[in-house]
Amino acid sequence: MASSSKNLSEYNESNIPAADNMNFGIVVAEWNAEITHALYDGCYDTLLKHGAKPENIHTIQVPGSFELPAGARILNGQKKLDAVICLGCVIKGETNHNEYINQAVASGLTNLSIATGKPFIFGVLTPNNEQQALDRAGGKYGNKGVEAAVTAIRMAALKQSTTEGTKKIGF
Ligand code: RBF
Repeated sequence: MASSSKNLSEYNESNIPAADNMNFGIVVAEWNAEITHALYDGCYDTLLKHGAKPENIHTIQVPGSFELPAGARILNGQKKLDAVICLGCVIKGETNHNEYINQAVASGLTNLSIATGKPFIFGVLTPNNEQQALDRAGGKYGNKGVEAAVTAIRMAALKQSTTEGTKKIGF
């Protein structure tokens, strides 16, 4: 498993595009708030570190991870955003609820990305227990909120670069 040998939140900061002209939405699930708020802190700080302005980062909370795609769509309809980051934590229990929630969130965010041509970032932990979640929310395997922010910046920059290319054609 990759994360057993590497802290994936360690990345080369010089390779990340500047985010000073970008607008972000962050949608945070309230379930397992100790985890999701730690993901949020890592995500928010990383956006700032790469130049995003606090007034250009718009955050909302939704009850649970299942509500992340709907919350992301609502936020995207209210604000002009370059990327929307969705943060949640679905811990496996005795039943299969986690599989239904995780699949729904993954499909929902994929559909939003395809339909809008805009990055909707999957920042949802899917651990077997709370310790695995803590390990990935600022613990020994880094903070997946940091990685979600980096992915959002990279995808927003990709979108901006291709959009600029389209404009030059002059239609
Ligand atoms: N939401 C989460 O974000 N993380 C969870 O671990 C989680 N566990 C749930 C377990 C069960 C049995 C149910 C019914 C819901 C759970 N939810 C969880 C809430 C879910 O994402 C959603 O908010 C509710 O199902 C309402 O649509």
